[in-house]
Amino acid sequence: MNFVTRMRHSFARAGFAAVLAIFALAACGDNSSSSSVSTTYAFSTTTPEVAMDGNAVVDVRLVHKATGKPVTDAVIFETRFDMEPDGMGGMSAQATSMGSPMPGVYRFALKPTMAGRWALKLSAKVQGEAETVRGIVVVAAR
Ligand SMILES: [Cu+2]
Repeated sequence: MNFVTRMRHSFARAGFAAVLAIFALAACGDNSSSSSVSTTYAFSTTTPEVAMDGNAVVDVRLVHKATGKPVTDAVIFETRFDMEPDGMGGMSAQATSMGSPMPGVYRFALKPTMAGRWALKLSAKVQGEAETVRGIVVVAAR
């Protein structure tokens, strides 16, 4: 590779990084994380309030909306826990999957670091669904 080719190469890289950065900004600005939320499946929780003692456990129920049937075979492969509901999408905290205590219910250990509303954002693979199923559950830490 000569000098000119190398320069072009690094310019191309810088350009790509800039485009990525713009996309990241757009994603923050327009709240697009919730627009990709599934309309076919519903995530809900029976524990909308959690304590800040470090032992918060939240159960999330996953239901197929049209039939009302619990989804028992979901594999939740991505979890993000942040304060987006209170305008602090950049503030995230630990959320650990604890498996499924009963059919259609998925349990998480949460460690909110601040009082307020937190979003537990989940991405799941559901049998028979090609698309990733995404959902958000909001819990208040007190
Ligand atoms: Cu916060």
